[in-house]
Amino acid sequence: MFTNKENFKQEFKQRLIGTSGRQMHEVTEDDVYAALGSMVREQIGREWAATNRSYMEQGERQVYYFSMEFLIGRLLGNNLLNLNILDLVREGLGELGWDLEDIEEYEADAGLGNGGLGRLAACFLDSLASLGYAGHGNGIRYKYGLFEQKIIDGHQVELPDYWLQKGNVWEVRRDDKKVKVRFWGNVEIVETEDGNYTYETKNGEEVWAVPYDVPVVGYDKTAVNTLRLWSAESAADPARGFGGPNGNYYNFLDYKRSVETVSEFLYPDDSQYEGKLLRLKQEYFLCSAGLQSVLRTFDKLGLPYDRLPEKVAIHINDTHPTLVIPELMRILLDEKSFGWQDAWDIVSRVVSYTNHTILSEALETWPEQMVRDLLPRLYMIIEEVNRRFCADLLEEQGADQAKVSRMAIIADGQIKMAHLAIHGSHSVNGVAALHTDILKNREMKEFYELYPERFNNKTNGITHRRWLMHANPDLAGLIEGAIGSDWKTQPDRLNDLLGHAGDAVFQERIRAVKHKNKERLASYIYKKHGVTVDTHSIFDVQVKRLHAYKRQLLNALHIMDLYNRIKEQPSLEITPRTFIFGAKAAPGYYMAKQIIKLINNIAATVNNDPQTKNLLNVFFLENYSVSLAEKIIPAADVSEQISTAGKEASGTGNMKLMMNGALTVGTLDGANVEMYESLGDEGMYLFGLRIEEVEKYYREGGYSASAIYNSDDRVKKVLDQLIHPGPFCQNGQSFDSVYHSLLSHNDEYFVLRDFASYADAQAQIGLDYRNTKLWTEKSILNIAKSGRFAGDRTINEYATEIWGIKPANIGSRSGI
Ligand code: 26V
Repeated sequence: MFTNKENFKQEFKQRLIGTSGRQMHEVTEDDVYAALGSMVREQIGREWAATNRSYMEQGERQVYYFSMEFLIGRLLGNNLLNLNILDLVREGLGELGWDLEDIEEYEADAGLGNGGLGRLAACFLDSLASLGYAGHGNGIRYKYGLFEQKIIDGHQVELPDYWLQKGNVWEVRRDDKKVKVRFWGNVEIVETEDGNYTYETKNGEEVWAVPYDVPVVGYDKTAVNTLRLWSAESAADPARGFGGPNGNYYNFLDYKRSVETVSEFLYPDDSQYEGKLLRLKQEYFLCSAGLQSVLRTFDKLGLPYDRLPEKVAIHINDTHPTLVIPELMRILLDEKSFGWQDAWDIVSRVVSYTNHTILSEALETWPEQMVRDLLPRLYMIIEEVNRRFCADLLEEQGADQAKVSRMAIIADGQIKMAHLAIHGSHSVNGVAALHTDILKNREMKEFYELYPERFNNKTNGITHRRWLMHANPDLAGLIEGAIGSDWKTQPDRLNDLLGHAGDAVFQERIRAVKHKNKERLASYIYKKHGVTVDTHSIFDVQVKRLHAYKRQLLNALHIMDLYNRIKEQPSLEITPRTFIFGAKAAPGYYMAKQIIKLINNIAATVNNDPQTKNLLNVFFLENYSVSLAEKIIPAADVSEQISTAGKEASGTGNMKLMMNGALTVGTLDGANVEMYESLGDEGMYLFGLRIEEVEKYYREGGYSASAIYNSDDRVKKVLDQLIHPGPFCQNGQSFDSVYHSLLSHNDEYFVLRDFASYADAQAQIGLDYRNTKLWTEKSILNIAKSGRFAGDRTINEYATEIWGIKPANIGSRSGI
C-alpha cells in the first residue's frame, strides 16, 4: 500500500502501464481511472478480508439491510476519502498531469435506485461501515439502472442506462456463493427420513442467483462491509427440462431470456404501484437469494436455529422485500422442522420494517392468484399467517368483522404487503417525526393500537462524508479551519460553527466558497446549454423526482407570475434569480412529463426575453442523478421543499441542501418540521397550509380552486397562460391536463391555495439575499444545525433501538 505521495506516484505509474498496455504518453483518462480504481480496490480487498474475519471471530449479531434499491452513485472519490488518501492521490495525480475530478467523471453512476428510498439505503451503508457496525446491504445487480433522461424539444426522453458497459472495478463476482431460486412449480407433501412429512415444490423454474459483492468502505474505521448484489443467470439442467409457468416448458433460449430478465432492469416508478409479475419475481429473487446467503453465514456458527435472532437482524426497506417473512417461515417449517409458533416467533424477532410513504397509491398489494401461481408454497404460508391473524383479531382482540376485513393480510383477492410486514416484524418505523405520527394516528392506526410497542420513529439522515466532505471540499476545509475536525466523526459538532456565525471574516469566506461552487456549476451549465449564468443571482434549486405532491408546478407557476409582473412593470425591483430544476418523471406519468415540458417552455421564454433575461433564468438540467446532485447542491442558495403538508414522508435532499448552506423555502412537511425546530424563523422560510388545515379540507371539503382563480388576478393570468397561445404556449401547444388538474379536479395538492403565501416567502427571500451579512449568518446557522440530520445519528438510533447491535472491535484507519 502506498503510504506517501512519492510512493503512490511510483506504484501508480507501474500499474498504469501494466493495466493499459500503453506507454505513459499514450494513456487516456479512461486508462487512468481503470488503473487507479484497481489499485484502490486491492487495498480495500485486504481490509475487507480482515473485517470479515473479525466479524466471524467476534460472532456478534449482524444486520442485513434488504432493499430493492441502492442508489450509490460513484465510488472512486468516496472510497479515496474514506480511506484517508484523497489528498495524497489528488496531489500525486496532479503532479503526473491529471486532475482527479476529471478522472472521477469516467466512472458510471451506479443508478440502482429511483430516488429517496434508494439513496437513503446508500447513505445508511456508508454510516454503518463508518461507525464500525457489522451491517451489510442485499440488493439486485440490475443490468440497467434508472433510465438516462434526455430533454429533447423540452420533453423527457428515456434511454437505457447500461452502467456496466465499461465494467465495474468495485464488484467481485462470487461464483462459489451462488444459490438457486425457484419460481412456479407445484407443492407436494413428501415424507422425510425420520418419518415426518414436509412440503416440497417440484417442477419449478430454477434460476441461479450469483452474488457480486461491492465493498463498503468505512471512514476512519477500517471496517469494510459488503453490499451483495444478486444477478440472475440460467441454471438449466437439460435432464430435468426448464420449468416455466403452469408447468409449461420453455426451450432453452426462452428459458434463458426469462431468467435473465429477472435482474435486467430497475422499475422506474416510485410512488406508483403496479402489480407486475416481473416485479414480484424480482422481489422474491432478492428475498430468497439474500436469505440463503444470510443463513449460510449463520450456519458457520454451528448454532441451532432458535438462536437465529441473537445473530441476525434483517431490515426491510419498505415492503418490497416483505417476502423474507414467509420465505424464512418456509425454511424454518419445511427444512428445519420447526412448529408454526416457534418459527413465527423467530421470524418476527429477526425482521424489522421501515415505511417510506404515506401515499396510498404506492402501497403494495399483490393479486392472490399471481402469488399462488408464482410462489405456491409461500402463498400457502401467507394464507395461514392471515388465517391465524384474523382469528386472533376476532377471538382474542375483540375486533368486529369489519375491522378484521380492514386489517386482514389478504382481502378482496389482494395480499397487502404492509399488513404482512407489520404483523411479521418486531419494529415498524416511519422516517420523520410527522410521518411516524401520521402512521400511528391515521394510516396504520389500528395496527398501532394492536402493537403500540412496535411503532417508532427514525428521522432520516444523510452521509456528511459524501454530501459535505466530498461534494463540497472547500466548505469542509473552511469548517475545519474554524472548528477543527471533530465534526467529521461527530457531525453534531458542526454546532460549534455557531460561534463563528457573526464573524465578518468567516462570513466573507463562506460567501467566497459558495461563489466558487456557483461558478463551477455555471461552467457545467455553460458546457451543457451554452448559456452563461449570472453567478451573482440567487441559485434557487428544486431537485427531486417529479411528482404532483412535490409541487414543482407551484415553483413553475410562481416563475410565470414573476415574468408577468416584470413585463407589466419593467421597473419592478427583484433580486436576480436562477431557478434550477432537476427531476426525472416516471415514463408513464403523463402529468409529470407535462410539467417538465412546461418548465422548459418557461425557460425558453424567460431566458430569451430581453426584459427578463437579466433578472430571471430557468434551467432544467437533464438526467438528475447522484453525480449531478453533487454538483448542484453545493452551489445552491435556496432549497425548495414545497410539498403539500402531510405528503412527503421525510425528504433527504432538504438535509443535503441545508448542510451545504442553502436556505429552505418550505412547508411544514416531513423532516422540514424538525429542521424548523432547529432553525426557527431566523433560519427558514415557512409558508403554506399546515397539515391540520390540509386534513380539514380533505375531511370537510370547503376548498374551491376556482374561487381562488376567480378572485386572484395573478393566479388567473398564469392559469390562462397554460392553455392560451402566449409566452408559454407557442406553436399550438397547450397544458390542458395541468390546467384541468388545478381547476376541473379542484387542485388535489392545494397549489393555488398556497400560491400567495409561497410568493410572499419568495419575495422575502429576494429582499434578505441583498442583505449579505444577514443571509450569510442564516446560511452558517443552517450548516451548524445540520449535524442532527447526519446519517450517523440515524444509524446509531437504528442500531440501539431496533437492531440491538454495537460497533465491532475494528481498528482505526487514521494512522495511514
Ligand atoms: C414504490 C414503488 C412502487 C412499486 C414500483 C417500484 C417502487 C419503488 C419505490 C417505491 C416507494 C418509493 C418510496 C420513497 O422513495 N419514499 C421516499 O423515501 C425517502 C427516504 O425515506 C423519503 O425521504 C421521501 O420523503 C419518500 O418519498
